Amino acid sequence: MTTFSKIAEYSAKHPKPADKTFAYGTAGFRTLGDTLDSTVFRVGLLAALRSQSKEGKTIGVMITASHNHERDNGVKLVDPMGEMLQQSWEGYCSEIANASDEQVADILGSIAKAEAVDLSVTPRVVYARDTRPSGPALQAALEDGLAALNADATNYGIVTTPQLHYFVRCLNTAGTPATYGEPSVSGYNHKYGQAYLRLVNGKPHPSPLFIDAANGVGAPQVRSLAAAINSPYFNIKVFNSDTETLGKLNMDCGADYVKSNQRQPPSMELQPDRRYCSFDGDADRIVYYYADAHGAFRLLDGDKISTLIATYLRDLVVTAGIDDLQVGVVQTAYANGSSTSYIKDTLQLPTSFSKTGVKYLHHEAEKMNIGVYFEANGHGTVLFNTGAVAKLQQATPQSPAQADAIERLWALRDLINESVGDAMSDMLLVETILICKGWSLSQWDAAYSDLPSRLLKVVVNDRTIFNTTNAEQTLTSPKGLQEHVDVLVKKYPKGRSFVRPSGTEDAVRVYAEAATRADCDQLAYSVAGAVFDKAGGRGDRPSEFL
Ligand code: G16
Repeated sequence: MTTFSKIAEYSAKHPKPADKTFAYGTAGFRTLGDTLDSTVFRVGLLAALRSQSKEGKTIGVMITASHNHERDNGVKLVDPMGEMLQQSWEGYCSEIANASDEQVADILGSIAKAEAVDLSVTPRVVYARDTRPSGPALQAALEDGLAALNADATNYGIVTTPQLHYFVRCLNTAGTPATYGEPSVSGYNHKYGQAYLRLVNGKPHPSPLFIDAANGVGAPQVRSLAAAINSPYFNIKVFNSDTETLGKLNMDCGADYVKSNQRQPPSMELQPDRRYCSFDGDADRIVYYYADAHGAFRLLDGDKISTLIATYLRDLVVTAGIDDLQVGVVQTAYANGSSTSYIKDTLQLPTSFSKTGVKYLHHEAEKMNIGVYFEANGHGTVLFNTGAVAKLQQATPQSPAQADAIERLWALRDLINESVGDAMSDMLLVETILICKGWSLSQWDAAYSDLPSRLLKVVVNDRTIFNTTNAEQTLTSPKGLQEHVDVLVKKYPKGRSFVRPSGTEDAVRVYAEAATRADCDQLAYSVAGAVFDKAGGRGDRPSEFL
């Protein structure tokens, strides 16, 4: 029986900073690491309660700030199937994080009551962290929260965010028909490595893949994956793998740097005919890139990855002869307009749009038989819903080609981390498709041409004054700003731009695309300038191209 009697004593060791307000945002709590002690302690309490509310199923807690600067940190909860925390509990997270120290036990009690939680159930929680310097102290705070509620807690150490999601799903499906794998790093490597080899065996070996690991946890973990695969089919060279030196995590490297700056990390020399990819700091995002025949940088982002995967899956479904198995694609407003046209007009696949945040895309993708969801930033995965699984089970092959396609669809499902976007599993999936098609990165890139796009950040006094509608593509406040953006957009052929507050960084994001690079950059910087002028910009006015 859980009692709340120890909470006051533990809570006193983790006082809430009086001047701070915390919000469970796009990817959990995320802010300066040295302000998060009380929040992480309280997340420990809530994780235990969440487990009890799920009849003792294992809940995950990941301490990471992913793509953010090293000084930031964050924490998020993982639900029993390895998916993001159910949205109705996000409010509880923010409520308990902002309670006064004395109120914590009472608020936890009221949540337990509202959710009719059976406090006699033993809470089970697993947790992990990335390589950030603030990680160990925050982990200790979490452990206090778990101890205060006598949770059965297991520390998975330093692993990637998607690995923790995978462990949670494995633990909760063990011994059931939905069993997912062994809940360990070696189990992860075995599951994905074996599925990969099943799919590529007998095909020509690929050229080496140069991986920028953002100086984060992806570096040791991808090396461990390569050691487990131990095959010329996975020949990698890892760069930006320094997880020890302070200040290096995500600094001028990683998927976010490459996508935002549309260039390779300065630490990597781009050579023609080489293949490159970048992870972010906790290895849940991936983008590919290469140098074209003129030596120019070419990016293959989340949109290119999702169209590659969707095309391959669609073709397999057709070959398998399963008529009513629909492949669909979920995107956000950041998706390049060319990718959306390509999916609709050339691939003729259904698309749907959601707000930014993989948790939103995931739910949209669940509505499709096979839902491919990716954010342009390289964060995404593929889901096979129960309808798709049933159709695959019922499929009766009429030819060896059909049998092979069905077998490949099953193997692909084993290769995909369905719990969450995962750089390493996504990388193996992309490698599989390229090997099977015999494609170089430029052949992949040739499917369609991106419209020039640019993503900028504007720091403002108060980003909470920015509110949006229409899948975050239209501002409802500050007053008059959207009208101003509309006027600017109209000046540029194929122009599109939107403004939204970040849910992970203290900034407002500005996205723009247009028919030419010059137009796109002018549009992006004019909109960013308008945001800066009309909504309390701080620091330097964005002005690189004006
Ligand atoms: C997180 C989310 C992503 C989102 C990104 C940026 O990524 O998981 O879905 O696209 O933040 O969000 P925002 O624009 O609201 O700051 P990550 O890789 O940092 O966990």
